[in-house]
Amino acid sequence: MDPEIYDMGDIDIAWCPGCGNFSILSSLKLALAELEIPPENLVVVSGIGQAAKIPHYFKTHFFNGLHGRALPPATAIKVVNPELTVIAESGDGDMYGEGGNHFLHAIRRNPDITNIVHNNMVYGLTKGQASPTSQLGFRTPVQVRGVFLEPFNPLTLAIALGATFVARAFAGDVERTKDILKMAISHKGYALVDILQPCVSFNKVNTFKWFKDNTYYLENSYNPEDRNEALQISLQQDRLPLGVIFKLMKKKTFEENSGLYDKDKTPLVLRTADRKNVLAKLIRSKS
Ligand SMILES: Cc1ncc(C[n+]2csc(CCOP(=O)(O)OP(=O)(O)O)c2C)c(N)n1
Ligand code: SF4
Ligand SMILES: [Mg+2]
Repeated sequence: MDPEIYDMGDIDIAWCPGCGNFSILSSLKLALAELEIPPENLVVVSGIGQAAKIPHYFKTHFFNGLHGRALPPATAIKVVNPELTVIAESGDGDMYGEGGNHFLHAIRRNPDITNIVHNNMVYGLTKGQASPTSQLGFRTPVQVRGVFLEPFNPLTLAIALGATFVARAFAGDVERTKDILKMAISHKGYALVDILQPCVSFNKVNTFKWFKDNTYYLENSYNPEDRNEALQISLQQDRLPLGVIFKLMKKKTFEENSGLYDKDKTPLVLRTADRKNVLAKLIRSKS
């Protein structure tokens, strides 16, 4: 499929020239096109932030909700219509800060959705405050003496909570990010892809060069099915590992556990309920 199928044509894009978000948009379009996922079968759900604008630049169904709240509607959309490909996509502040609670429980629920996080280690939209993933010592107009908290580690947390697909990518490498996204979207169950994304305007420390110098790809011989090793790898801070860090195939999804599709495979959204009779039956059972 031609990735242009997702293009919005000649529209204004509010991202700064040189922002890493452009490459993530390209990688995602390429991944979806290679997987032959047509726009009518796709929903991109986001919260608020620069990264969260991504569905505006994508010709498909989307839901752009409240700050930190991309995961609950994404889960609901998947449950009522499992035939759709559902992507929840936002920034590090949106997913790990304001949306942190939803992040934890989406992992536990394991809906069959892909969670893409544009991790620029800063709040870009609100002009440069520290985010949960900002590095120690990162100075901002608010954190004037530098961040003194250890950065939040989404990968270790996701593996510890039972996520079945956990990966890290780098926005500066469109091809390999595309490959990782393809694996995440094809995975059955919740899949996290944390993408290191330079913010050229408000993060002058974690630049394209910094990410290149401080990351490495996992070797082909690395076994992502070994959970203990994956936990160790995810903890590495001196040089950040890139690639699929953990993958496990056997776990029931939230949709399967809900029991909604045990007897009837029709998507819930297409089923018609005989509301009058259901209500009458319920009233009779209580009288
Ligand atoms: C409930 C609520 N709290 C705070 C904000 C302000 N706000 C908007 S975006 C944002 C942070 C965005 O950072 P991130 O998710 O990392 O996205 P980026 O802009 O870096 O892509 C904040 C704090 C808001 N819009 N709504
Ligand atoms: S502020 Fe940063 S994240 Fe936002 S568009 Fe500009 S470079 Fe990208
Ligand atoms: Mg951010």
